[in-house]
Amino acid sequence: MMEKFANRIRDYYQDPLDPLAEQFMFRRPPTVGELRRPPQVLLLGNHSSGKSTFVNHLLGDDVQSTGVAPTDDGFTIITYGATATERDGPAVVSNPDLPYEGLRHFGDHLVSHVRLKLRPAELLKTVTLIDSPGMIDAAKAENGRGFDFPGVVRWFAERADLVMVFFDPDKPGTTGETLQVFRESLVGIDHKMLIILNKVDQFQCLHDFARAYGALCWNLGKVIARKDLPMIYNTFVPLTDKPKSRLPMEDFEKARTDLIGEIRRTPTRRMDNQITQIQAYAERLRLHAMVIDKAADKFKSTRARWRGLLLLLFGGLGAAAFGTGMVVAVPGIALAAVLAVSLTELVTLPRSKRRLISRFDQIFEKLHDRELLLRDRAEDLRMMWEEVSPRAREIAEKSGLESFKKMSWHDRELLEELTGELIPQLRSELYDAMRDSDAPSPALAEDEPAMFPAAKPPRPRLVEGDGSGTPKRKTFF
Ligand SMILES: Nc1nc2c(ncn2[C@@H]2O[C@H](COP(=O)(O)OP(=O)(O)O)[C@@H](O)[C@H]2O)c(=O)[nH]1
Ligand SMILES: [Mg+2]
Repeated sequence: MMEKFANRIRDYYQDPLDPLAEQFMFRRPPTVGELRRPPQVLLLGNHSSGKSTFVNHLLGDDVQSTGVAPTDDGFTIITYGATATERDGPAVVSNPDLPYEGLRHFGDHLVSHVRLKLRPAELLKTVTLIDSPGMIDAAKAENGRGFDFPGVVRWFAERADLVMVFFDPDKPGTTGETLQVFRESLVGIDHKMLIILNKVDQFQCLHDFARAYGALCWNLGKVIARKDLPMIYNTFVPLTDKPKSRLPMEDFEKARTDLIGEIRRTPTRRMDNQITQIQAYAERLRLHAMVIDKAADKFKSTRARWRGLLLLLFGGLGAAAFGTGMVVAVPGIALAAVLAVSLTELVTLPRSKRRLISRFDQIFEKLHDRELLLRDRAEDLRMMWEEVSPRAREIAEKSGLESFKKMSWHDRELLEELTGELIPQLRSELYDAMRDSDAPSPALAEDEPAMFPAAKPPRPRLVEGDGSGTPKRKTFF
């Protein structure tokens, strides 16, 4: 089922989005490789918050080593393989069949801290897990680690479909690096982020739990720029060697079931994210292309008018000179024509081009005057235009308005149809398909919050995008 949706998304990128992006020099759409990468879940959190224990619990196998001391200082990509094998960073980042070549750019030191583990676990057939080194107290992580930790986290987070951030009772969000990662690496991806207060079985009384939960909310409030706090999953992994808590654990157990449900839903979530991504891309491309196209059109007609006028003027003068027998005047007229044409090409037309580019905002307003009457839509449109307009101007200035081939009527219609009908329809088909297959839809998943929602469960909201710069767009995550 997912393959069918993935193919349609790929087809829309191939025609008309990719050719139009090329025609109007818009950023390129995601590559086929990027579109085909497996759904990924990134696990973040301070060291000893229980990430690796959670991975082992999920897979029912001791894949990762665990312990109170910082046992792991690297990123481990855990994916499906019929037999259990492992590969080192250099082999991982230089394999074109794996989507991790981009990590090379963070340097050899990071590469030596990447590992790939292949395991025959059922869950890994549909989801790849990425375990990360625990965050530490040093605010300037780069000094401590030898690579750009927030940058690498950002790289993985942008490509993940779910980012789980673990906290534990000892450090509910207070390490310097955690705060730095929230500020630098997780900005704009809160639509796919799950917050977990883990190891709650360590609490022996409600008072301790309330204090840790409160401290976590307090700390998150400082680094997550949104009005309501995200939902927090309060949970634990049952371990035989740990003392039992005196608190009732049922709700915490339910939160773990919910969390695992979210992880299992990653492939669907991924498809929903990809639909959001293509919709955002197509809408921005539409704004960019239509404004440039309109300005180029105006510029070309101004140029044609000037050229026509000069041709008429000097052609007429020349003809009159011949007609009246004043042939001696012809060289003078030709010289004046050359001067006038040069003046137009060198001064008048460039000025008209600059004026048109400086009036991009008005062109945008005029092109969308109907849509801008709708208040909700106007807000979205203006926000998107603000995002794409600097680049549109830069491109128009650099390559000149005359270089753009006119957008065909067919392409314009197709682009309108894609953003207005086809992509929204794809999303509703996805939800229908999920309903038919009895898998809870992402929208429905909101109705089953784990315990102690901090405020409201997440609502569809404006978010920023992932990877290919997917920007603010309404989504269910
Ligand atoms: N009580 C309790 N201990 C846990 C839980 N999860 C992990 N631990 C313990 O916490 C320590 C650190 O766990 P680990 O998974 O290595 O943390 P990581 O650094 O985040 O990967 C280990 O000793 C685990 O046994 C939990 O849910 N409850
Ligand atoms: Mg670990």
